[in-house]
Amino acid sequence: MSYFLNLKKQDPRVYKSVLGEIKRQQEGLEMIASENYVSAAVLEALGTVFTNKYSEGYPGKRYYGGQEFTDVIEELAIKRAKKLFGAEHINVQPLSGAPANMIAYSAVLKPGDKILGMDLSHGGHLTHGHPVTLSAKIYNFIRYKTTPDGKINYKELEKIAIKEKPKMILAGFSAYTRQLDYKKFSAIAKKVRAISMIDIAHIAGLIAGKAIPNPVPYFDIVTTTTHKTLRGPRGGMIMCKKGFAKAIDKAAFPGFQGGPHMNNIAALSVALGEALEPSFKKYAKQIIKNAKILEQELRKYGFKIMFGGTDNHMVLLNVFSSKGVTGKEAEVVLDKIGITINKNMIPDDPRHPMDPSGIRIGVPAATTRGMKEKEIKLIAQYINDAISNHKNNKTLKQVNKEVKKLCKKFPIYKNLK
Ligand code: DSN
Repeated sequence: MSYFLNLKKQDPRVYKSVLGEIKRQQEGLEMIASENYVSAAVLEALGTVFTNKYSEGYPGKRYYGGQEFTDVIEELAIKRAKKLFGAEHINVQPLSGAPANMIAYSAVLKPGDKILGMDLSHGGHLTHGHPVTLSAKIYNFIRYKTTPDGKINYKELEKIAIKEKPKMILAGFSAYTRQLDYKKFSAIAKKVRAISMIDIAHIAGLIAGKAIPNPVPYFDIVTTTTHKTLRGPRGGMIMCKKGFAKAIDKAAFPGFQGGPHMNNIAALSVALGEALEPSFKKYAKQIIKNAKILEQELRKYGFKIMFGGTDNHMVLLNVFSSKGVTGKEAEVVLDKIGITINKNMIPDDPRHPMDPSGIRIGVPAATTRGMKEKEIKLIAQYINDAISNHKNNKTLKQVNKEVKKLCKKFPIYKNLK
């Protein structure tokens, strides 16, 4: 019997696409660093009647009636997130990472205020002030960069902070692979009396799983998504010190958003419950091991690894300088063999963002499937085979067969059809 019995009858076209996507995810290797597979329990919670409910406000203080169950799940999510991250206050309502960042900025800053954030091509995120975003139209962003050997020069960061006197110092990234020195960020922010904020969207699961240090004690405000390494449904969270709690809550609702998506919050509660289980710690540690092996293997194959290596779940490669293919060409050829990654800028990339010099590869999803060092070595080999033979369709077909064979051994959802 189909799991999607009603959908199949009501809307065969959508049903067909759902089946197609299940097959695509099952038969391919998802290596986009920001993607993952939620558990079947999280999927079930996402598809519940909580999607019908409006819940503007917060537990115990809503603007609509009928909240006896929504309050339970929101309180549960907050309690579990606090246990995982040790935050003084948590708001679980942001619809995703970009809104979470906008809410956080608007809670504590005025239009025109200066924010010191990481340059996008050096690993920062669009919402950390890239000129094409709304954030850059409202706030005055200035940027710090990484050194040629991929580090953050904290002395230089301090100099910029002293000279520019930003109202906020923003740490965090979406394509940087090294461990940040939280204490140094926090000390610099204190010295110049700036608010310290960190966006941990990429590494939240590694922090929750205690595979890397926790920045929460060091920063005034911490934003995150919930669907990357944390392996929850799509969504966002903001954690902060008690002193910022009121401002953050007010900025989320009614400041920026209306009703929270309660089915997402139900699913988030489930995911946070999973992250509290001992197996999640193992998962987070395995991610780090897998990324390290991927780095080592790709280096052996002659790929240029950016930032000197990785301390987290992803690697950034300069494929243009080391393999003579552009990021876009590499993305297309890896798609052909069933490995999904994304083209990515490298620091101060001279090429266009739509066809940059680099690619970003992450292991959280493969690790969720149960893949370990042995499989990651094979994956590195497939990546190298494909990129080195990008014009040879026969080789690409052969490698695609190997990828499918590997994926078959690691099923994602057993009864979803
Ligand atoms: N889109 C996410 C990523 O891929 O890193 C960040 O927003």
